[in-house]
Amino acid sequence: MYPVSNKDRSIISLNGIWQFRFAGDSTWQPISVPGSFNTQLTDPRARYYCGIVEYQRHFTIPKIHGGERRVLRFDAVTHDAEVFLNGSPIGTHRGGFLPFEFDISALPCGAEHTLMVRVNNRIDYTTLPIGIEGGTAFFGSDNPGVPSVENGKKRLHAYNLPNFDFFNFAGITRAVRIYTTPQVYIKDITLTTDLDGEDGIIDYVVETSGDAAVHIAICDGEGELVGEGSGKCGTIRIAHAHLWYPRPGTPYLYTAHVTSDEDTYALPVGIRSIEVAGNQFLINGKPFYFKGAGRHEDSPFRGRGTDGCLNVKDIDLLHWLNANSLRTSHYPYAEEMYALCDREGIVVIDELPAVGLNFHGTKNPYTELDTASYHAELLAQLIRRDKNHPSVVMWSLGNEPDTENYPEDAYAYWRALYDLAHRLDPQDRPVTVVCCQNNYTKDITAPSMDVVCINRYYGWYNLAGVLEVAQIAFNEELEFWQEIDKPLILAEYGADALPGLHAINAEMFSEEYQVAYLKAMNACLDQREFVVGEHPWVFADFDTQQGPMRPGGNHKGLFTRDRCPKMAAHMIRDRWATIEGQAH
Ligand code: GCB
Repeated sequence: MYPVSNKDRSIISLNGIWQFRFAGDSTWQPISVPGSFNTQLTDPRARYYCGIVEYQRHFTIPKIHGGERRVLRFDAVTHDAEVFLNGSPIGTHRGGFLPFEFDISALPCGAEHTLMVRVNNRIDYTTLPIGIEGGTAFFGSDNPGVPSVENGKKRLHAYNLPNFDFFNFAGITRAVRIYTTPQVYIKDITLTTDLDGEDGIIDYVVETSGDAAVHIAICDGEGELVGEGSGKCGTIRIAHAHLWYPRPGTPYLYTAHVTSDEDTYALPVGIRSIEVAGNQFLINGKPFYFKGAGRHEDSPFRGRGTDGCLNVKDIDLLHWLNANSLRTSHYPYAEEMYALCDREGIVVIDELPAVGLNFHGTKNPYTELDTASYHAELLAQLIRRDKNHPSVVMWSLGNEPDTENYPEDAYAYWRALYDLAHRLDPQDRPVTVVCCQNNYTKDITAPSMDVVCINRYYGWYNLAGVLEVAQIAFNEELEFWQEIDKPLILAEYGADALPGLHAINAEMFSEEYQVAYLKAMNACLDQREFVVGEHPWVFADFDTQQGPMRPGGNHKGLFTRDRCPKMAAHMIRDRWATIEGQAH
């Protein structure tokens, strides 16, 4: 559970300036946590370093915490971590976007300790996301089909090529804390909500570490008690409930105050229902239209490091756009962002870091990569972390896998995860995987999901610059999906626009072309009832691996990287003002 401070629990932050060095170096230098190391140092190794770096700091736990259970928690370390206390290993963790923790109660209070973390940023065929092992790269300087110096094997630095289009930022990217709990503590809380006429139904399950009497009180927005229950599980009826609605509705939040004999934990509850019915996506029984964008946790100095200002700013800009949703492309975000989305009524499609399972037919990712069981493990961790957020309305198992060249293998791989998500999620949310532009007639995976999510670049990567033809091709494809009769979200569509580049004739890379492109695609969407959402790619420009198509990164943003609106942002804002999105 997310660390909190209350009458029974406390937090000691370990954020701040740590010591840092590349493994093998003898001297330390300062680094800020949370943050990516790639952006903070002028050392030429920092940007494309591949391998192990070391972080170190000292800390003392005040003596007053002596009788309590003490836990060291990392919100995320990208990608793999080996943790040492006073020189001895205490554990390891795989994966760069989910939290992990260690019980360090045995460590004496009142004395100084040394915490060291060895961070490995290597990505390969066993990691998620996927890194290229040798050979050619899609987003690298090795152009498939064109021989390069021994196919790129003679790189000056170790190989760490992303098989995805965002910079492989690494380091201790999210908060580090020690939190305390009583000895017998609340281990987990699961809340599910539903509607019964005017009433809200909250089912709860509370797990404690030992025997303890559990009580749960539900308070409304004014702090008034509106329902309660005793025991480790049960159902609470809230008469005439205020529902949690996405913007422009009111994202009403109750608070669940859970107490066990010694422990206390409070968390927000949004009462809402989610359902896929026919070709509609229903929230609280009413059709919902996703207006929003994919985004990256990305900013100039912090890289992917958690940045509260950036999160608040981006939510505010989503409001400004008249948006109501967000996809955590292409990895689970920092927990603080989900809390903001709960409060601010932004619906979240919560995505696993499964990107890069696609070699465009040159390799079968389902037989040549080794990700299946790890992928399932990450899914379980994600659901456990985010299951209670009212803002989270759908799980995305991954982004743009190959579903076309090995259709049966793809189906077996993704369908197993789909089934697992439905089994594990107490709220049984809809599940999707976001599919790549492909020969959709061969794709048996996308149509098998609860919601079809597709990324399409007609008029950019295909049929570049010819929007009339792009529209014909996209409409033809939409005819195909109409027959499938499931709700469809256009989860990505976009055109790079270099901010300030203008043209009388809308040509590629100009702000005018980005506007014309989005308008052309929107016109296709507007004719289709089964289309339940549009997420232009991307919310803001972001950093990528260098490459011939990426001048200073990816420029498909509605906003620049420093969050100034491009012409397209104004156009989308006006458009979304006229699309209600949600009956409320
Ligand atoms: C995609 C990917 C996204 C890229 C985008 C692009 O399909 O899902 O990660 O950034 O295209 O701009 O090429």
